[in-house]
Amino acid sequence: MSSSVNDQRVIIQTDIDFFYGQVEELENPALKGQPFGVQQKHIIVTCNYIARGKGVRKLQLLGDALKACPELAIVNGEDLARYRVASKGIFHLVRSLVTGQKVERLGLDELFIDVTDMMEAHLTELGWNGDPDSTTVLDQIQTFRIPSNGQSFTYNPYNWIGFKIDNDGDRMSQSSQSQERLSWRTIKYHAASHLAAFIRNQIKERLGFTCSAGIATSKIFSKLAADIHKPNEQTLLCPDKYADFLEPLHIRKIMGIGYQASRTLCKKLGLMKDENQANEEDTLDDVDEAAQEGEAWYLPELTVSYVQQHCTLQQFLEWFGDRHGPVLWDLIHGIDTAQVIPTPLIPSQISIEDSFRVCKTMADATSRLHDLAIDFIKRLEVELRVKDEFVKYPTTLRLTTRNRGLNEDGTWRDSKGVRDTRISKSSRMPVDVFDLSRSIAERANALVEQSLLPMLRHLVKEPFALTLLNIAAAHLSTKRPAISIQNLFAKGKSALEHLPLRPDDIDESTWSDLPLDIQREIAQHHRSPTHDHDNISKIEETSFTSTTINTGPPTTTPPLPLLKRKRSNEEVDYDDDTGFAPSDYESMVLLGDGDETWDTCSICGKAMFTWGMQAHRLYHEKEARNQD
Ligand code: DCP
Ligand code: MG
Ligand code: MG
Repeated sequence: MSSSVNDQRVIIQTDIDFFYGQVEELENPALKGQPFGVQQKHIIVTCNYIARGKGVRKLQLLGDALKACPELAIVNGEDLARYRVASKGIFHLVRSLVTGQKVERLGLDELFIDVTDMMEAHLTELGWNGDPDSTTVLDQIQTFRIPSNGQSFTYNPYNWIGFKIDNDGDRMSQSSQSQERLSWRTIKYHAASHLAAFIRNQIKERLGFTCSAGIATSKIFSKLAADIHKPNEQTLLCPDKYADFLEPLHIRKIMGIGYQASRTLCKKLGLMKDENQANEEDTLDDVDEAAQEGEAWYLPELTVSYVQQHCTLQQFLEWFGDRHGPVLWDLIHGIDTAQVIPTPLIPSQISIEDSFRVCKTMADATSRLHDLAIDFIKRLEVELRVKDEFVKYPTTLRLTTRNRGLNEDGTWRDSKGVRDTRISKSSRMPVDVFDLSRSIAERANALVEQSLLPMLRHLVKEPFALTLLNIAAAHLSTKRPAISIQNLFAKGKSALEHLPLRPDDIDESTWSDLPLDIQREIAQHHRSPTHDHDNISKIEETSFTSTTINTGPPTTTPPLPLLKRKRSNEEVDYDDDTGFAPSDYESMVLLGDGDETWDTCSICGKAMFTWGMQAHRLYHEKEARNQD
């Protein structure tokens, strides 16, 4: 735990209390004072604290929630647009409060704020010589000035706000008259707790939301701290208590250890049960995933200390690879050197996604695309529209699907344990999407009929078994695209340029962030084997689109998981049906959800994502046939 103790950073994490619920309450104050939950599909995604007091939990099946609290009022939370607007407002406000400091969005309701520089500048103003262990005596009233915006507040450096966990336990701040010597380190964290309180007050006063906050030296501990006292509280977690604090926690509490990583640990440690052995308490908080996989594990046993005691670094390297292994190992030992990466005000790409058990017909897919397209356009407006105009225009439209496919005998492939292949097709973004004179429904309709459906038909032919649809917008430009949906498809080849194909060893999001001309240049110099064998599965190139099949990077080492950390840093690239980057809540931050485990090819020894293995095998088969 030494590197955490030596970490001199000050990171504040904020998490809005029952976020969707507060958005609903602000819109309909009649909800206040009664237990209510927000429903998406068959799940109560969140509920207010009155409902929690009656036994309702977040991410609980609707039926179970009603069993726990029959008088639970239900609010439909399928439309994420209002939550996104609120999220953006909170982000903008906090950014303006701490101008010049790094602010990173995580999911819709969390922020990491690295205020180290601001705190050190303040301490220097108070006479600090730069040594955190030196001590001083200060007046009980100090003024904290935020130089960049002229705001200030007064505080008592002998006191902290909210709770503080150190060697004296977990206790609330009390008024103190003490004039003893304080270390500058203590002053720094006390002052940071006052700054956190100032930020929380501003969010409440200006936007109406209560939130919890955690203050610590790293992202992981600030997030864990914020979670200790909820709602509407804050906790300062001191480094000398990190080890004690971490050990009893469930492994899933560790940001970066998600569904797949904890599943791997359970399997390796022999804690996995099958459907028949599992009881209700054993199932993970991820009801969707657990139900889909039909499996469960011993929740109570999988604590950080259990893993610390029963695993070795060598095993972590074997199970998670040379790159993931050490990072996960560090995390379970409280070491997190990950930086707060500022989230830009305007995202570099936007995508929305719906995953489902199965979709087998074009009619069903069309209806799902319609719903998704409406959400997609609303989302473009939330992120890119200021008043009556768009400030940025994504120039590329991408549709991604995941197809379960058929077994050789014609039966549907079992979803259990199967990691399916994602395939995508890109085209240029039709300008009609930005036509604010037309309703969202009209634009969505046109987008589906004239862009997305033709793309989908290129991607899959019936019979199929889709489990995911994702629509993405990339390559943002300040210029409005010139091509309408109609022209895009009517003029065919002559009106359109080929979109370059992504080389296998470039990660999809890195690729889509590159300007088109750079992509072309790279693609020209980089004809990968996958792209040369155009009969591999679904690789196609048409006059108007390009298709990419994710076979994973053809490198000899596993793909770099840390790159996936960008999901939490990434410009609001919330990626699933809830509006959340799965990374944030499941596992993609470090280990990825199922799509980010990897295998080694038994033929060529290349390491690649598991979901790419099937296509990769086809490549070898084709290669072998060619040689024959
Ligand atoms: N959410 C979701 N699906 C998930 C996780 C979260 O739809 N798998 C949504 C609902 C929440 C919001 O995201 O309102 C924020 O998630 P939190 O985990 O922070 O939960 P809440 O803010 O609702 O409650 P808390 O007071 O515990 O923070
Ligand atoms: Mg929250
Ligand atoms: Mg949250």
